[in-house]
Amino acid sequence: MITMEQTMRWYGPHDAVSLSDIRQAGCTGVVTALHHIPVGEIWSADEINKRKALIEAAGMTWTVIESLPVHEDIKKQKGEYKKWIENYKISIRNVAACGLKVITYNFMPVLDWLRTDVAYTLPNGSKALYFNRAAFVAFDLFLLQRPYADKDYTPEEVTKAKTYFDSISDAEKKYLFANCLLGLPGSDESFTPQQVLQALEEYASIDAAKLKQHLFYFLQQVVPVAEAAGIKLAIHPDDPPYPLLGLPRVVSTEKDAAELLNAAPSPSNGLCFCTGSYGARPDNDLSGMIQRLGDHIHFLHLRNTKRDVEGNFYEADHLGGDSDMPAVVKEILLLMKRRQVSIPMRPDHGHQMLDDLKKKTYPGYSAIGRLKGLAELRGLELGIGRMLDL
Ligand code: CS2
Ligand code: MN
Repeated sequence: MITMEQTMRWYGPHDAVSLSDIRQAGCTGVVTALHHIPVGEIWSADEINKRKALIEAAGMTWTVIESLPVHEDIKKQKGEYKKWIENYKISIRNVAACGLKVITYNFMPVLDWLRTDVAYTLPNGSKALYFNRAAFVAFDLFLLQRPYADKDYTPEEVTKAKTYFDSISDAEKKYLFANCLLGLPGSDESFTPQQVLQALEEYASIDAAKLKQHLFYFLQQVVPVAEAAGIKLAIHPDDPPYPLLGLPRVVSTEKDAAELLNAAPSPSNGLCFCTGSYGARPDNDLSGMIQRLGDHIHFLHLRNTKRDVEGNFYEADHLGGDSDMPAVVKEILLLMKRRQVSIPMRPDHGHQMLDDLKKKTYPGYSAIGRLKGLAELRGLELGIGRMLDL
């Protein structure tokens, strides 16, 4: 039976979760990035090898790079974007020269994931990441005060946001503001409102069609280099998977994924299949997507969300929530059997729980909650595999 390679994300030597913790969780692989290299700059073979050696000294392999970030100029096709693309190609070659095989990246303008509360208390006392639609609209309209933001919402949504905003304390407003302006995963920095407004303004003339063109151009440039070097690229979907703050988002649905794969046909043009991100939309059929796009899935993020009709969602237990995780794992097992490969996976986020409630970790990336998710997924996989006689 071919099983998924179990990995966890590690933010590097400063991460409160150590390589030894990750190994004890049962992982053979680590997912990490050179977060200290500024976006756009070349990853040298030296720097890659240094990180690789740390992971190997801990008895594991560096299985996937997450992320080799794409410079904002490339998404906007402005400034020195051609230079950043050339740098990206060099980094791909350097990664390959160091023996790594998979690179994850995303094409979300300005922001990576966005949540209104990164410590939402669940009934059992553990904490999860939460996206509250009314809170988000309130942030946009009344805290960020994005020009013409009200055009993006229905009158009912604006009223709901106002009611919500009036019901929360000043401290809660500050907390909401801070959560929405959190920097990228793995960074301790946050955006200032001015930075965000300025960055949004730069996308004023870029709609979804244009952003897609920019993505396709980028792929047509880098995919042949990845293919020649033996690297698989794996694009992470938008999280949440719809436009936010007036910004276009173009990797949210099966149609988006199929289009970007067709734009630069190659086995190296692939997907990071994040069930938490795609699964936050009820119209994404996760099992069907694995069946239809499976040849291009090079990395798996397994996570679950619980949605409601208002557009709110929180990150549920890995086997709970709205996505049918047993069905997803079954499809993955069948896919790996068909392709005769083990696909690396990581539990994408976990609840902050037990001892971790006292610790400061990156939102979603405490040790115990991820260990719980990983252990459940591992058992699920083994059980389904046995039952299907794979
Ligand atoms: C990750 C994403 O932390 C997370 O939610 O799944 O931030 C992901 O790492 C990046 O978007 C990939 O480039
Ligand atoms: Mn993910």
